Amino acid sequence: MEGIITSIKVLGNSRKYMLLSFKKDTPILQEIILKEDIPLGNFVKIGNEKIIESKESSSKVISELKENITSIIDKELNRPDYTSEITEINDVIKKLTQHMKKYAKTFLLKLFFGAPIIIRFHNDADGSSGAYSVYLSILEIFSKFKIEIKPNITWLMQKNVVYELGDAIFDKNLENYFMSIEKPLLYITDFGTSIQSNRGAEKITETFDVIWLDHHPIEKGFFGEKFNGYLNPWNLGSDSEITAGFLSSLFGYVLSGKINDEVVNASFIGDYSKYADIKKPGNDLALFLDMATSDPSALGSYSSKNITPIELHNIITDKEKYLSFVNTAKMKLEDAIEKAKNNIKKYKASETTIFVCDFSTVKSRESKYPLPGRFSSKLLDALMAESKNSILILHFGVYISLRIPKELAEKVQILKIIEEFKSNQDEVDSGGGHASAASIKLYESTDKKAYIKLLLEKIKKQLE
Ligand SMILES: [Mn+2]
Repeated sequence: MEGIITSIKVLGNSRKYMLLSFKKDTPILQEIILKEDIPLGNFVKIGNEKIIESKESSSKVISELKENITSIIDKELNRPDYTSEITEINDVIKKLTQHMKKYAKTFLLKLFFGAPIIIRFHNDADGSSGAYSVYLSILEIFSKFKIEIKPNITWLMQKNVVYELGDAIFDKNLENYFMSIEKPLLYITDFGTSIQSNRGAEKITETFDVIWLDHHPIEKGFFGEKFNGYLNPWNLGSDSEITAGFLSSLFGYVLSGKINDEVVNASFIGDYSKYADIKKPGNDLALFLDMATSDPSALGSYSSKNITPIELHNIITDKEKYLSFVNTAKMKLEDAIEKAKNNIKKYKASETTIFVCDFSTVKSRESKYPLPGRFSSKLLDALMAESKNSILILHFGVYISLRIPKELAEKVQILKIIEEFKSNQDEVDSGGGHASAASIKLYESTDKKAYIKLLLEKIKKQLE
């Protein structure tokens, strides 16, 4: 094998080299582990795991290499824009695609050069369907170019919604054992669009290129808006109904020409988007991803905090295994809803029923699925099947989670109540959300019962 060394990963006392060469118009990516220390950018010839030739490449050779790859990428990206069956989103798709073409060029350049790529996704059905769709399109690209090595990608599931300074420091740590001609890349999807992410975002852009696809309302002063690679439908005249899973699937289409409708629909379903179509495939996948991301170890993941699209793919493509997990998720969810219904308290307020559920009556301590926040949306759905005029207050530990149907969200101004509560700084830690899904965090020492009572009174008043 021969080629130019485009990236080096240090593995203890040996090194993994990635070699890039060409056969006609096709890039050839190979890798080899050696004990020898060869500089980045060298041209090497290797036979029988021994170096036959190694010479420094001129900067001209390196820039030619980059030009060659870029022209292959340009050809690859020159495909018709994706059009959706959901005709009302085709305008925003067009706008998104224009931006994504630039990002896809960056992404593929990193991929072909073996630069390290970190992909962080929010730990729910939406975020993970986004990561999964990017993974599927990388598989597609690699199979198209007959590339057999594994890409240098680190998949990280993000439990909170902030890209913290600590996350940036963790990501930058890669530089300690990775060298590459191309700058490393961070890809973020489905979280982080708040000013709390500013310090992390600013730090990481020092040494990384960043692609950040989110759909949450952008907080004023968010640093990400300033850099290339940040894309949010809110900036293009659209909103959160375009899910992050959809954004990443569209990005995957721009990359590879393939999009998976089931994954897209799972992200719409998982995120309660108005574009969700429960008659089409996607329900099972949404449920599976919800359980997989709530409790990775239940799926046999080596880590209880992280599940990668590789692990997800291994299960999804093993039909028997997949269906058994889907059934487990269904059973656990139904069981939890049944328990909740049997233990729920009801309060009447004119035509509306306010339900109060103590989550500790629903789920055993050992089981992580379902998670309370996401479960409250599902429980409200089940309650609404019986009566449309239902409001849910679900509490667990120091948290109170509220779910208001879209039809009632104008009348019941939950965020206003939360703002009032927040003025009691020694009792209320934090709170927020949006008009139909919000939550409050109290302190251990706070009288939760009293707050629930107050909440009931205030909601009743607004309903009068
Ligand atoms: Mn989302």
